[in-house]
Amino acid sequence: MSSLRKMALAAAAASLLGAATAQAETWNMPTPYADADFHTINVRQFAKDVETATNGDLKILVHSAGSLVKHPEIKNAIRSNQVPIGEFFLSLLTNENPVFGVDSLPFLATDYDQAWKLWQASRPVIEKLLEKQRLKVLYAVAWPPQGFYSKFDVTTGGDLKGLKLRAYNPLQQKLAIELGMVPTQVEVPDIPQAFATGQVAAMMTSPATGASSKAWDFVKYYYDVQAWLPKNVICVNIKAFEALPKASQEAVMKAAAAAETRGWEMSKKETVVKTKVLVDNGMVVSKPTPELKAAFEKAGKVITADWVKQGGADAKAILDAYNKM
Ligand code: PCA
Repeated sequence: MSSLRKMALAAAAASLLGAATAQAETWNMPTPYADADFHTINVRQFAKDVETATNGDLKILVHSAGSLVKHPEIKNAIRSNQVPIGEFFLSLLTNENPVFGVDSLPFLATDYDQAWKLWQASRPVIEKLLEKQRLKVLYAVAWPPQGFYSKFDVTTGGDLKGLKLRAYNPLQQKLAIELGMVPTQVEVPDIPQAFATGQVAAMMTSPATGASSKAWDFVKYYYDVQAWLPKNVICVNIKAFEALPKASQEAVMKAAAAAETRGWEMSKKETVVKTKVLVDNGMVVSKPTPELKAAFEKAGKVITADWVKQGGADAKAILDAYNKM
């Protein structure tokens, strides 16, 4: 029997026991990123807050770095109630519905204020779509602004041509192709290996992920493009949530709201601290040249226009709401 199945059975047994005796319940929570990552630190605090607020009635066991469920499968594991709760990168779902990728549109929202507004504008639509899959959104936290890491010095759009780019979602893959790069989907834990073996030579991600993967071991340049701020989302299976006593449900929602506020603050600090870590480790950190920025912007416009077309009424509603804020 797989360890996941064993855990699921153990959790099911525990919850049956719980129903009969109103005793403590334990939830397994898969997350994609490593323990030192600020998202994981925040998730662990959330779990602790829930346990404290419920006097131990609900215990959430965090399984970080894809150790219980691999990142691309976490959403469906929650959907099928294999696990009651979990964290994933929201824009991974862009192929299901373009709306899930709104936070990864180049230069639509490029700082924390704008990213927060975009989350407020898109949250109702995203909640509705996930609800259809029996997922309830608890909270979402933005990554720091996304920049460009490269083995080679890049000053114009032409320098990007032919570069092998590590990509993390379908929109980033499209952007890469638009810019003449060659994208490959690689999960965070596999980044160092992908660079070491020459599978990729560049990536677009945050200073947080650059620092946690020790980017200085395999690339020299970091350009602070501030292209977008993608988000992680924490979701619970609706059935599992509704099976909780009312007081526990309230404790979860309250801890989630606190985790959202705390997470966005952590993310802001992370941007400054981790950019410095890149510098301290000898990387060449700079703003992109105007030519390079213009190339990203031009490609971004193509991607956004395409997204608007594919996203239909929901996409339009989000952009309208966002533009009014
Ligand atoms: N780090 C994650 C998602 C966005 C980010 O900054 C990654 O690189 O996959």
